[in-house]
Amino acid sequence: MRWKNRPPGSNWGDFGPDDQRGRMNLVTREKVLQGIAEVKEGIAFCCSLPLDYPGGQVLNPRRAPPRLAATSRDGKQFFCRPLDEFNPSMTDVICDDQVLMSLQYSSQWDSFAHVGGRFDADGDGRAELVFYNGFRAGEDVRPAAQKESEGWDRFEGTEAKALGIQNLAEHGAQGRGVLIDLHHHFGRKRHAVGYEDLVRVLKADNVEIEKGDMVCLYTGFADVLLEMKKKPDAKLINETCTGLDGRDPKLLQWISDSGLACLLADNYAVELIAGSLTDPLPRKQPWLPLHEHCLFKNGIHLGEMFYFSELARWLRAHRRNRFLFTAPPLRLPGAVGSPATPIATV
Ligand code: UVW
Repeated sequence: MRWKNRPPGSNWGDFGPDDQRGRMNLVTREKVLQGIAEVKEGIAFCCSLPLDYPGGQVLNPRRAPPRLAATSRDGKQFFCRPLDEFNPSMTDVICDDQVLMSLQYSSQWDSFAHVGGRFDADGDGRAELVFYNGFRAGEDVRPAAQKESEGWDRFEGTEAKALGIQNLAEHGAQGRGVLIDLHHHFGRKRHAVGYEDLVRVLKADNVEIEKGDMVCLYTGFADVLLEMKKKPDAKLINETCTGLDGRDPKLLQWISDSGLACLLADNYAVELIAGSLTDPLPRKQPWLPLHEHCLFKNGIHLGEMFYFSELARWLRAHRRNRFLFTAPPLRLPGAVGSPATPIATV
């Protein structure tokens, strides 16, 4: 065992001492079949933003938009390159590209290596930096060895040796999706949705969440981003749309009890983030309590800035809320997050 104490309200060890899949373990063959049983019309919805949205670095200053470039050979770009340059009998023309992007820039999954906590897992009286199931910062989730470079490669070489996003890809991120339409009830009002709000919405819309469901929240935030056409207004994005209230203990308990397998939203962080990184807090506590509850304590992947608008409209028009959801991240070993291009099929 890599821990003696587990954090209060956590499920560490429940899926095995070395588990790295968390509540996705509840997405069983039966859950995939339940998802497939929701396919009645053969209509597929793209649930990703264009991956060059939100635009700029206003939403998160450390995450840069994608930069596309050509690969090269012999000092020349391999883009619209006719192969007769190499061999006069060849008729092909080839384009090859590469991208530099923050993996959590746009529609994206968080792995359990994204947010850990300072917690005394080994019971020696001193809190250490740990992640889900007691995996350690520095050993299992490794920062880069610093280099002299001033370029982006200065911190090249990070590695989530445990808990990387490939674990979600390897499980197969497919199952029964259930949409909760917060936008219908709150519009674009900035509001932290707590347990009482959520129960009211579920009841009003006849939504039932069952063990192993992939739960998606539609808030309208992705629509706001699209309307800003890659020039996000800092004031507006901090004043619009709903997110979950990570400081409501009843809501966190509901997440634990519901058995949901993963939690996704079309907003920035699933939860509504109160204040900035440097704002004082009244006592030692997590800045992102829902991230702590889901990623660190309970092995629940979070999906952020997905795009559910058209799906939500269609589901409401057809009095449905369930669908087959297929949302694999990149199978990129050691990565902490991943862009996603998910599909909902109804
Ligand atoms: C943050 O750091 C705010 O992370 P996320 O994108 O998961 O909300």
